[in-house]
Amino acid sequence: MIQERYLQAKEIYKNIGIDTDAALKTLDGISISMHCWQGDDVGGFENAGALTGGIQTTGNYPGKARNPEELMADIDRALSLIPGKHRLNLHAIYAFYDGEIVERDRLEPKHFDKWIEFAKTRGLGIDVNPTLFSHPLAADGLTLSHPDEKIRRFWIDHCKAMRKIGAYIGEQLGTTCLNNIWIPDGYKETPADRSGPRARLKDALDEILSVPYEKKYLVDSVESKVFGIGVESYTVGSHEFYMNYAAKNNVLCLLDNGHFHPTENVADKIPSMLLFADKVALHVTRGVRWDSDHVTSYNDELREIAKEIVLADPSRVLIGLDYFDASINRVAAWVQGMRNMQKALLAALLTPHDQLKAAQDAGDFTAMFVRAEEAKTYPMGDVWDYFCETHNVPLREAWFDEVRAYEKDVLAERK
Ligand code: RNT
Ligand code: ZN
Repeated sequence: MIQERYLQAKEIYKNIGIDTDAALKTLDGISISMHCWQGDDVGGFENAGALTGGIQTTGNYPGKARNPEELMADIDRALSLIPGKHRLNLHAIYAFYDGEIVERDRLEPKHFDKWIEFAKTRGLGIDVNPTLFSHPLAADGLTLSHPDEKIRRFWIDHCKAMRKIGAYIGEQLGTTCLNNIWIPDGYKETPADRSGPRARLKDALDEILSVPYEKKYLVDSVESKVFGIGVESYTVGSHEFYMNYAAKNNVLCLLDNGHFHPTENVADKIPSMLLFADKVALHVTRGVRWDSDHVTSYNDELREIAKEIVLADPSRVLIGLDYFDASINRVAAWVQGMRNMQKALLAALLTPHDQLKAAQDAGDFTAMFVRAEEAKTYPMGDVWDYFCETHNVPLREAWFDEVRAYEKDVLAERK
């Protein structure tokens, strides 16, 4: 049945010049970095206390992972319902401390050995992020740009430690680890000095990145932001700051689509960045009115981002998800968000871009519009179902039955 429907869809797509087998092969090769922090509302294992840094989870859906074992079990459950081979995105606060908490500037590769083992046995890659929030030394919202040298030192050393860990992970797993630096630094009030904090951030990054690692094991990215809660008037790590920093220092820019003004479109930024850089990294999220970090939905914004990834060449875009919804089942949030990202990529792979581009270049905007609109209701669902079936994951909403069962048997027991 699924196979038959796939074969019919294949014929239909052939009429507009699309090879569905090739599209599925490409989709199969795209790994998405699944963010561990959706599993426990960005809590981590450090007992750091409240989430700070101008980001917020809302909701208190029961069953949140309380320790590494539970988080790993939940990740396993999620991954079993998502087709393809992916990556795991870890934050520093998810280190394995084995009893004694290690300060963040003292973290070592060994604190991630259990994650490496976890990833190895499942064929996953790993990406890392230093955690520059939810910590007493970030209590005033400043880290790498802090005027106090001692505080800056702590965070510089933390970032250096995470780069060393990332390189070790990349080597162990044989797949390049992305180390992404995001800092919450900013001011609630209009600052008297906009330049000083940025100059300090620049120096801090220079020091952090001065330690060389083999590019095949570690690459670095810097993530900009327009504003955070409580720091509405000024963000040290703005887009212009990082875009220039990245270009001059040969590191990647990471674009989080929640981090721009709501009418700005990250899809539009991807091809511009890629004219000047080999690669760009993404945090894909769904901002509702602000950087709310709702679960990625299969909407226009996501489809346009996916379109640019596909048009650029998927190997040039490092895709990571970044959202933290605590108001719905967290495993479902992972699965639906990942599957939506994949569906958006598939939609892009099944779009007759050559025809559309030709129409654009010929100035035939009627044809460009009509063809793009008609392609939207082609039988992509049949191709997606076939992809799921050949990857042994449940079709359509059947995956949700399994999450419900897991909720009943496992999550509900976590009181
Ligand atoms: C915050 C940034 C950052 C975090 C994660 C937890 O606005 O998007 O990427 O969400 O590092
Ligand atoms: Zn982000």
